[in-house]
Amino acid sequence: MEAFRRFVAALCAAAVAGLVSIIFVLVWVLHYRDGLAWDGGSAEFNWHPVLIVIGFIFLQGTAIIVYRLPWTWQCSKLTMKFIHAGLNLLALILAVISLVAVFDFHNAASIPNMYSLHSWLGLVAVILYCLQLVLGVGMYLIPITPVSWRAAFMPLHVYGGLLLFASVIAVALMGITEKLIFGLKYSSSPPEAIFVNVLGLLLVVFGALILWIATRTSWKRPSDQILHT
Ligand code: ASC
Repeated sequence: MEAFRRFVAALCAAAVAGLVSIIFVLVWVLHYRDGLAWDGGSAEFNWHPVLIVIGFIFLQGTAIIVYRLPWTWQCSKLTMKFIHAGLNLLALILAVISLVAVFDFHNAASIPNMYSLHSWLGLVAVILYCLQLVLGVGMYLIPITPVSWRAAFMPLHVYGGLLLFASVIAVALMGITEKLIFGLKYSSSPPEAIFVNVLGLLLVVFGALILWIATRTSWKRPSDQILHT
């Protein structure tokens, strides 16, 4: 019971950090920037941070811990795998749309593509996330894959997933910093910078909580505790 209460506390803290991050990124683009549109302009670019925070950070974080939710333990393992894979697929689709928004904006304004370290690491993350999804479906959702392969691949699947999630947050922080430096005169200490710094802090807190929840072996779904210990 005590363990359950600690789990719920960590989960609520993660949910608050994640949902407030989404509100912050929306306020950033709608209040401080040019809003959202699909017009080749800066309002189209703004879909990039919004879809990354909602999809690649919040939905990916949710997908990672979905097996840990005690109220899902009566659901079949297969149902949970579909939810895990579905959330990751949705996160990937939103990430790809968010990249299209950036390339569209750059091309319309004749800004070169793929020049920053943020863009290099971000593209590598999207490609590896795709690979992780394809391998995950192949290993764990195709019924004929031998159990010995599934077990052998599991440490890499778990490590790869956590590495990608942490990397995506780091790459988002680089992107946020890049955008602020492009757009702001830091010498005047603008309120937008303070506001967006808080968004960066929230993303780190969300990431830290998800990684904590995902690495507590005592919070594992009971059937997985039997399989993996
Ligand atoms: C699966 C599944 C697991 C793992 C395990 C191998 O498909 O449901 O819990 O693979 O069998 O680690």
